[in-house]
Amino acid sequence: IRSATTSLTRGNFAKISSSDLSFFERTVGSSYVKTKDIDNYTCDWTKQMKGSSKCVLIPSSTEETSTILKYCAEKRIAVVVQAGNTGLVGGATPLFDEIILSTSRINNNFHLEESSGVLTLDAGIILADADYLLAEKGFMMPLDLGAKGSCQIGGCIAAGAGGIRLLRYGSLHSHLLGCTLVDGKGTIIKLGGSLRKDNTSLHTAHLTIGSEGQLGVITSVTMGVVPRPISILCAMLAVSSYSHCLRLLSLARSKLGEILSSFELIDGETMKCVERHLPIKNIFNEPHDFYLLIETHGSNGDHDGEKLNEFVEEALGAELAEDGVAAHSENERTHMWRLREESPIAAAKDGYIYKFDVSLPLEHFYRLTEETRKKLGTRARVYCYGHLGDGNSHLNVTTDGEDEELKKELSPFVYNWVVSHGGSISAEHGIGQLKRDYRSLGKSEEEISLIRSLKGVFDPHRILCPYKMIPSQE
Ligand code: 2HG
Ligand code: ZN
Repeated sequence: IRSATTSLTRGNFAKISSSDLSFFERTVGSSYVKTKDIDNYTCDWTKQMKGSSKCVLIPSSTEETSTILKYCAEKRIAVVVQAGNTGLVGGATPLFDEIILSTSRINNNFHLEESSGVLTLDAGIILADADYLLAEKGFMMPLDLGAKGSCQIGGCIAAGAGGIRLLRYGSLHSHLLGCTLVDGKGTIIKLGGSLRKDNTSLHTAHLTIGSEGQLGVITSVTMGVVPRPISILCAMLAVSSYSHCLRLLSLARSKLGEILSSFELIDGETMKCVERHLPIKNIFNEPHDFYLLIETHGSNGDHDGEKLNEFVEEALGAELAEDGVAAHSENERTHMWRLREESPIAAAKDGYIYKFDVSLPLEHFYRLTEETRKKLGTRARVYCYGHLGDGNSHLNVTTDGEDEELKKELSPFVYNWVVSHGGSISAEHGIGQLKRDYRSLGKSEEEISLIRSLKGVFDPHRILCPYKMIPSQE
């Protein structure tokens, strides 16, 4: 195991001393300064990136976080912020010996204002737990993603997570109203507020969306949540060509309108990979080139069912889909979603993995997969799944063992292809350490310089999450 970016040298940060450790122990309690058995923190989900941090600090509050960061700023100790450690670009993984500051224990406060649907919660609360608590009150987190059982809400904001319902409910920018941030000097700043509408100044809370810990540690989040849908329905279509997938997306938009919540794609190779590595069966008996998973959220099961059936019938009647199945039970719906949500797990089991998460104009969405297959031939296996409704493709390439040559060729090929076709090199996973060498692609000098200046305001000593998304001053 080694870090994704090998050519970097350690920054001019202080090394941790025993007096630093004593200070941290006095601040958070000795059980929450971990120096042993910390592999779960120093290594990322893909197990491809690993740092050699000497300690993990697990504060329980905004105030403790502030005390730690004030101290680290003064001593010039580098810190990497980590939430659920489910990220896919190594943003929360140290590269050298950065201290790891985990937000896992900042998870006590949860307050829902029922009349307005505004929720204030501690950043360390796990997404699925928040959703569970909301369900009791008839509300739902607008955000849902495969990592929901481990990812934390603060981490979701910092990662700018997208997920499987963005099509319906919009991005985090539509939901985040305010947050508490402890910046790189240890200052506690309340950004934004708790009103649905507040147009009095710059929307500073939004700066934290996708900030990857560069500006500070998010310790509390205030966001709008949505009414829990009364009816959730799901269907899967088997499709023979990508152009038919696109026509089905248009048909779904017009037939299902506002109840359309997810429109996900799994390509034929991915489905075979899922069946090869996981105990989940394709719901269609015959293999197909593409599968679409469509979910609706609405308030009337009969109406929604009628609409969904009409859509599936028209898709079959017009021969846009080769086959179609609607889920008739919660078990069937879970089965369909497992095929999609466990695609990343199956791909990870398939060999050494090279992961991509890109946005593309829909006309080019699948061409990237085809071109990558053509380029790599028998050297690698290429999988594509993703959020077609959002133009977000998860291209995953695997080889039997790590292939240095392929690694050197593949990222520049994919990223240049994406940018030259009007796309983005990161749709929802961020930059982290995996994409740091490509972070300026598609960005103007002026924007990069503005981002650098903002970093300097929040974290003048540049102790937070070094070597990653934001280029240093030098
Ligand atoms: C998903 O949509 C996640 O399943 C992970 O964003 C994607 O691992 C991936 O390729
Ligand atoms: Zn995704």
